[in-house]
Amino acid sequence: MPSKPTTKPAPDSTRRPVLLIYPGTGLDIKAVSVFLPLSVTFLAAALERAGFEPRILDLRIEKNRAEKLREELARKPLYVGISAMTGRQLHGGLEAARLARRFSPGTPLVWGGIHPSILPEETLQNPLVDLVVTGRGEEAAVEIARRIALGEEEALRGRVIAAEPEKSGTVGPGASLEIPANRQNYITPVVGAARGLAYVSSRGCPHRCTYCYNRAVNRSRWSGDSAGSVIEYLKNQARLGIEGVIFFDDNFFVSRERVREIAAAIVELGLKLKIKADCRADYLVEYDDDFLKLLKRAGFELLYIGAESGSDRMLEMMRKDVTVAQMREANRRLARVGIRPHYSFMAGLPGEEIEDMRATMALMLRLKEEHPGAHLSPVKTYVPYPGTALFDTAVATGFKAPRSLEEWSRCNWGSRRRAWLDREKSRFVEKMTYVSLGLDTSSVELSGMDRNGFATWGFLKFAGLCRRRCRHPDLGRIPEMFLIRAARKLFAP
Ligand code: B12
Ligand code: SF4
Repeated sequence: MPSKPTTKPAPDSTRRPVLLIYPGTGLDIKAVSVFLPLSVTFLAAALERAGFEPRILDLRIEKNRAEKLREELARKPLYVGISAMTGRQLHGGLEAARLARRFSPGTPLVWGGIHPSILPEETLQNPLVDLVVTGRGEEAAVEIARRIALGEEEALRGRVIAAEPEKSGTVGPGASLEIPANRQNYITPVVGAARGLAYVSSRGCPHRCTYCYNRAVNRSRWSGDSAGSVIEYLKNQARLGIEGVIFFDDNFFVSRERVREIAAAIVELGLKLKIKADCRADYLVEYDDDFLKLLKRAGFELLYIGAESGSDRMLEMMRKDVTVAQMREANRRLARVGIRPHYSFMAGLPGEEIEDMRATMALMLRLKEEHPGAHLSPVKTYVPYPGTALFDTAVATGFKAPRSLEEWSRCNWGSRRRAWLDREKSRFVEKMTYVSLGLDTSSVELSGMDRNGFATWGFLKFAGLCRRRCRHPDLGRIPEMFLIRAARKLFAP
């Protein structure tokens, strides 16, 4: 596969479309978590720029999936591209691939996305996979379409095509405002703005967290759109009535200068946008108040921060390169300028002790005390993802990892035993995930629940009880736990 991008389509290529499938993620609630399917959106934009006709089939919003797939296959696409991250999305991807094989046995099935990028050879073993693309797939998607249009399909089957390694620096905008055409399906509220859309302005991250996919897939490199092209995109979004933007970058703030330019331009142009983006606490403590105030003026209302643990020992083990002290300092600074942080936490990592977990609960309470506007996601149970250093540690402690695409697609983390956790730790993690559900009542405000309604009253009562339990070293007695366990078993995918 030549490494140079090809922009010229083969003479007859535009007569056959390219079908791109975005399978369900298992967390798909319309207007809440059904965001723009950015992977296939970016691929489609590249295909269109190269003169092909991309068609997106988003299985999260399609009612009659099999029928729709049959219709799309009747157009004789050059190939079917399937995008998937590890877990539930593989399940939907395989289901679609099975149907595609049945309806159109000769159409090549090309897989890409995070999971195939991490485990390309294993993915390729599956008979429903003809070709795997690893990494950022725009160029490869075009090149594959071109070669299939030229009749070179057989030469491609059974191959893994690795995208060019990411170059550092800025790149042009990857998306187009016209794709997908049904953008209204992906409008979600973003920090109080009713009409929000997702976007990605950079890829990769230079940090080294041992639970994260970035080292394996992006090889610790970062590249971002120039401030100018981000602004151009935001300006056009605002013109189309978009009021909020959620940036799904791995690490939006790597280039402080780029962010400064973006924020200054938003203020200068008077764009009225509410923005949510991710940030790191160690960056925030380096920023002066003028920079933070500029962010606030530009509409950066909510910063998503992967806090993960309240124990410095665990943060070190995760190679997070952030300390608890930095988190608290960043939290206080954000409180001063009125920007809300949204923290996420996890528990149950290999090597984690109950003392570490208690430290996480204590940090959660403290962050909320020191910044009452802080939003705390409930604690998540740690899941070992392939391609990460901690995954290898989990395997070394006896974790039986799935070994095929089918097994990964059926992997139910909810009931999977964490080999590295004894019974006492497992129970503690289970309690943490439950009592932390009520630690933060700002979800009432963020979700727009009726403040005087019965559901709100019930949730606030529950939240009060949770906060009392959180202060108990063993998280208190939870007599209803057997019901929670039964429900988890019943609703686990
Ligand atoms: C948005 C998002 C979500 C959304 C879903 C996506 C949506 N659009 O609605 C929601 C919130 C639902 C979600 C859920 C989860 N997510 Co998520 N999510 C993301 C996030 C932040 C952005 C994804 C994105 O749009 N990227 C931008 C696009 C352009 O990049 P891309 O997807 O990689 O696509 C490019 C290439 O991969 C390739 N490509 C992709 N598909 C294809 C297909 C073909 C044919 C080709 C040729 C190429 C190709 O080309 C694309 C264009 O360059 C990523 C982190 C990140 N920044 O990527 C995490 C991430 C994907 N999520 C992750 C995880 C762990 C989860 C959850 C398990 C979290 C949880 N504990 O609940 C759940 C999964 C659901 C479940 N039930 O299990 C991990 C995945 C790790 C892994 N091994 O797969 C990531 C990487 C975060 C991380 N740092 O760990 N997520
Ligand atoms: S800072 Fe975030 S994106 Fe970067 S390696 Fe760590 S977890 Fe991954």
